[in-house]
Amino acid sequence: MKKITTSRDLAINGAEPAFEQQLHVGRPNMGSREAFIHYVNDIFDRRWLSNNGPLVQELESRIASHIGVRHCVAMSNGTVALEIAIRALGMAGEVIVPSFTFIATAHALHWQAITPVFADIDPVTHHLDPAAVRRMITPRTSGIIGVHLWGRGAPVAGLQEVAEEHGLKLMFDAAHAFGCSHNGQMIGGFGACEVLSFHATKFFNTFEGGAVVTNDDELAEKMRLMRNFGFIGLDNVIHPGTNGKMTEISAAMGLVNLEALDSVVEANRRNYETYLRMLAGLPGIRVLPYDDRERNNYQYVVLEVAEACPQTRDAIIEALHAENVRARKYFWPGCHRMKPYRDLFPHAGLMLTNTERVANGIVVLPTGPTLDEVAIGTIADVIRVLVES
Ligand code: T4K
Repeated sequence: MKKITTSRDLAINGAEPAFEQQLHVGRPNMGSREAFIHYVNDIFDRRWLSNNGPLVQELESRIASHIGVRHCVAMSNGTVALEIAIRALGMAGEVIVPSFTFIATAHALHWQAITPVFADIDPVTHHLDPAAVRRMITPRTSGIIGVHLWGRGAPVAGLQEVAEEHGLKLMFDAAHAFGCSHNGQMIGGFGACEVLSFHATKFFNTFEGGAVVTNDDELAEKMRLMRNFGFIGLDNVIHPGTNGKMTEISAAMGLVNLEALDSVVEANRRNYETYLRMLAGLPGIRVLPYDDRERNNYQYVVLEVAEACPQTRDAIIEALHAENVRARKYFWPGCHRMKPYRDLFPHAGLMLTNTERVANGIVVLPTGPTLDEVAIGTIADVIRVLVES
């Protein structure tokens, strides 16, 4: 077996290695520097920096055609995109969401005085369980937000059925799922609309950014108004709104990164397969699988640590951090255990047993084009040595 050398290689006299030398979950995927600088020069020449500029429009049309939807409405980030979509759909009262997601899914509701009601997940897929959603419906429920966690498709048909049965709005948080498909159809076209995040740590980034994609002409028009204070023309405001606009510099980054998508998927897929191979056979440890019949971006390498594993999830995280591998516990402990929601629902855990079990056993590992087989070998060795010790 290979010797574990990460800290010894990187630390100088015991000092922590430079940030760039550590292995992080979330290192940005970046396209051509030269192409980006070219766009920046154009932006300087035009002196058009924001407010639906030409690069934003180009990015929107390229994303819409990449996914195969009628509309892409670019926004300043995924959270604002969620807030605008929720408001444009007229959600109110209570909305059912998973607790096993990034906090923004819940905050986007709470921020607008809508109560996020957490339903439990399927422990195998990590997605909202439609039967659990059904159990949480009350007379105040107005909608459901499914999350395509890790870029793997949520149970769209099951959630659609519940929504139709109860007259609820259905939308998806597709922050992880740009470039992914579900049952052979690109994610982005499901529900009333879907929300993408283009944050620096995502498969595809625009520094900060996001978008709502939809096939609904009226909804898209409403969201375009809402992201620009409700302005139509120079002096006329016809709708309540906010500032959700994407800048030209962000769009430039997006256009550059679109060109690099295939190479990022290739690197992520290679890394995922290397992890599968190198972590095979460890007791109680499983790399969450991607369905190869679908289009995947392979952006998250998710390790599940079951009770059968001789080491705890926290011990594995600790060992990795000690070797300067910044693995993460996404999305521990679940939104319902974060203060704003714990205050609202102190006993939510009783209904969220799968969520709690899954959240307590997850380790997300670094991936992306900056990682090579040697680095993955070192990460795998840290885990193997600990688990087999
Ligand atoms: N819905 C879901 C399901 C989401 O996952 C998210 C965002 C949203 C909605 C909301 O979308 P946005 O409003 O963010 O567009 C990160 C991101 O901030 C967040 O965007 C993302 N989900 C979440 C999963 O991860 P943190 O708090 O873990 O980020 P942070 O600062 O710890 O960064 C992670 C690692 O990435 C660091 O170890 C270092 C590395 N990194 C990060 C940045 C920003 C870099 O190397 N370079 C960088 O520029 O939340």
